[in-house]
Amino acid sequence: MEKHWWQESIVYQIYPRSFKDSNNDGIGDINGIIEKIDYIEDLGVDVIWLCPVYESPNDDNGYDISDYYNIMPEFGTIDDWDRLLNECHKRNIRLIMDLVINHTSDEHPWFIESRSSKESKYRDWYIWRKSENGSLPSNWGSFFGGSIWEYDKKTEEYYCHIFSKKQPDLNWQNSEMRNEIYSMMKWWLDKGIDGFRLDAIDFIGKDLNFPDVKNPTFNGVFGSPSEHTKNKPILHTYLNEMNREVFSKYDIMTVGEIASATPEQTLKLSGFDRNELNMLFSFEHMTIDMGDSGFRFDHKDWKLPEFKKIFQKWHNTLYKKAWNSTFLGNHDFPRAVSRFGDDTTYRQESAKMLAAFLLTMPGTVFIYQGDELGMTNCPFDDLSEHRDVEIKNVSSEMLLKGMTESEIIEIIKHKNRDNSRTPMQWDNSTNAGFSNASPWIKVNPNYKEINAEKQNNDSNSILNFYKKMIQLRKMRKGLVYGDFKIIDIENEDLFIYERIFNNESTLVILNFTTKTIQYNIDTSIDWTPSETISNYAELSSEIRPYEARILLK
Ligand code: TEU
Ligand code: CA
Repeated sequence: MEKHWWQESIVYQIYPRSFKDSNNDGIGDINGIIEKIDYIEDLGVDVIWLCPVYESPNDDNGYDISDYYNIMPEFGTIDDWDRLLNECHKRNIRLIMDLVINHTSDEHPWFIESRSSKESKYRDWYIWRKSENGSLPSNWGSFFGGSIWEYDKKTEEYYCHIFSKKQPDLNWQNSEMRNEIYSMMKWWLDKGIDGFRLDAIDFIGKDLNFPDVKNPTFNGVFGSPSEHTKNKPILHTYLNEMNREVFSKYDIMTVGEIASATPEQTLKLSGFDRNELNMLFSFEHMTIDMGDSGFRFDHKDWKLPEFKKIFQKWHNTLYKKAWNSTFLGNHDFPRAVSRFGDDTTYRQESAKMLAAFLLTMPGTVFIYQGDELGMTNCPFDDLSEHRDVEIKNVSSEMLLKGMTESEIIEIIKHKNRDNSRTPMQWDNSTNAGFSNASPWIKVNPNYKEINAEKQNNDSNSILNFYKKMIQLRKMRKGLVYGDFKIIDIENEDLFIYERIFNNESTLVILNFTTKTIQYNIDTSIDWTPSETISNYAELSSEIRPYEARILLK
């Protein structure tokens, strides 16, 4: 069994814009993270995943980089960044950087040069196409609304942008561009970082012939690019080269965001024998409630057995061959407790139950800032409160189609990305202690009830249950390296599984409902536990609403 530090690590994802504002401009920053480094250490996590802090016009909150070698002024300076890295390493906390190399900002000098003339050396660093008889080069839709093609009057050609038009896609066929990216990666690694989260990295493997897609998305004009953008064989060529030129020279962790990777593809992408990535984020479990239209905000109901089978399938395919990640949220998805738990009556119990899930499942564990407090989705009363470029673009398309603002709010409220980007709730003071200035985005009105200070001092809080689960995982290596077997997989209320490793066994029983359920543990297995952990204060013969019960043997 391969063993690496990043397999046992528990990663804490920080979205700096919303974490802590140290200079009262209403925007989170690097010095704010340093102010809270003791909180992060006390949580017990091993790695920080820092979302992009590079120079950016913030069209997509930093996922549109205009200078890879500088820190955006709103977040601070490179000296502040050096200090953050030092404060992390002093506490044996590693730091991995979120890196966006499928596209840059349209304000990056490379793109300014590229669009200036067809003769520029940078022209081919991006993806330019002529229009055939006045029509768009293909019918692919951007994730942020409209077509992926933006017309550039100066040189009378279109450039490709899978995301916003201020995020032009780099042309990964160009080896000079690739080598420049690899030099930049080594520059950051030589500064001492411990790895990368590679943003939307599947899209560097897009089919550059741009064959039309069949299934137009909700606006009927542009098809979701997924069928032609995901995991083309060329992706392995680039990841292999990146590993050879960069990763292989350092003891680092790499995790690629590859939304629609299948377990079989993942064997190739993060296989122990593949020299590509260490692990990846695939979203099969995260899109279980997404309707079939391809429109991200379409909802469909799902049942627990479907959810469970995804995890069993992934484990059975990958176990001992490739490594995986475990997560239930990030800055692009709704808050986990609102989505997979109950953010009203049973918020406490269900947030703890989800913590028990995260920290007893196979794979490297990722905790998104605020989930350790049971932070919930945020009510947005009108579109003007939204900040996300995806919402701005998609809602303007919906308004053009004649929808009313309240209809749009209703459609987007469960899955808009701003749900998970509201300021961290530190205490019950103004703006939840995030800033003394009015924050860049609305504070969730429930901050007086849900905040770190209140939970720090409460031994029964969600925060302290996370800490307990994190310590449990550190003590029981079976939770990291063990086999994973679901019991009674068709059960529609309970998620029950065993983690088995050498002579260590852990039985986990999770109630994903508000029901109280009589469950008799299979006595054929000698489950005389040495210890039983529950998210309820006392044990009971029944499994209570959103109860997590963990039996250790
Ligand atoms: O998200 C990538 C992304 O949005 C796609 O993977 C998409 O969600 C998926 O293919 C749909 O199934 C990353 C960042 O996490 C996000 O915040 C950025 O907006 C985006 O890339 C562009 O950089
Ligand atoms: Ca600030």
